[in-house]
Amino acid sequence: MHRLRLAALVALICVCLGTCEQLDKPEPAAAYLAIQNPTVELDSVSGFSSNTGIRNLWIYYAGLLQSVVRTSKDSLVTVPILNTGRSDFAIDGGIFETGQSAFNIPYPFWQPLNLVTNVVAQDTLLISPKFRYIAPTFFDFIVKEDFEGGSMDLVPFASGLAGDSTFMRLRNNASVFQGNGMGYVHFGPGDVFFEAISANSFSLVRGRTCYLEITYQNSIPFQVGLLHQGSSGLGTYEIINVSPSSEWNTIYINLITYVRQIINLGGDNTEFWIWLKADGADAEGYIQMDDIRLLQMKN
Ligand SMILES: [Ca+2]
Repeated sequence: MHRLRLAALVALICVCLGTCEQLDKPEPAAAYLAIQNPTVELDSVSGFSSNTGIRNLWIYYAGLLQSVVRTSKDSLVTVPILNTGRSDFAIDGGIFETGQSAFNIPYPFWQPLNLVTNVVAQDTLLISPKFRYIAPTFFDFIVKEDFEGGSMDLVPFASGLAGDSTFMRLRNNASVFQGNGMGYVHFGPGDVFFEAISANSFSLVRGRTCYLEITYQNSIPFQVGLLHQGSSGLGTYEIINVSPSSEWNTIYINLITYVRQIINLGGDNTEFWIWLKADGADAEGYIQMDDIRLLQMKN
């Protein structure tokens, strides 16, 4: 009886050892990509770059997506890579589409970065990706307002109540985002409304990738949308409410759906304007903005 129990126990240990050996098989030795402060070059002449809009990175190995990682402005993000030897990586810079953190997408107007390197197991490759816009031959700059000089591309407007806040170009201020000037809206005591549109109307093509970029810092929330005039008359389409941000932030608003809906109603000859407005609700505060771009792919 005791012998039988002992034999059963030995058999059980053998099964366990066999299983444990399988579980303890060593993992392939990984290498790591350590990604520090990804930026986007906004001005190829001055080399001015910003990290206010990149939210995620799309990492491809040999053409296949390997991982998507959230980035952080200040901290290092480490990604394990299992492929060692001579390796061919590509990295796309991504955004929160229309400011929504649930919608991570590679930004279609930035070029992917290509990285061919010899990866050694357990090594860490430190990279600081700097993305650039795709060549201008692929898209149209519909509006570009950097508040640097010439006439303003953004002018006061009143679709309803007249704006009573102060809207101006502020120059040589220490908190300017890019260059020497920025757009500045001040809500003093008793000021309530701000409203502005792009100075000139423009046309857009239904179905083409189209984004509006705004870099902003604000204590008063504001709304972004489109003013449009087509066969159905003049109308406004409010797209998003932008919450206060204590530091410069960039939002990338995907316009393709709104442009399609508006052109479906108003026809292919519909004219558009960028439309910004804010209700200060008697609170004192400010909205700063810079580097406003409306981009549309050529096809
Ligand atoms: Ca500027």
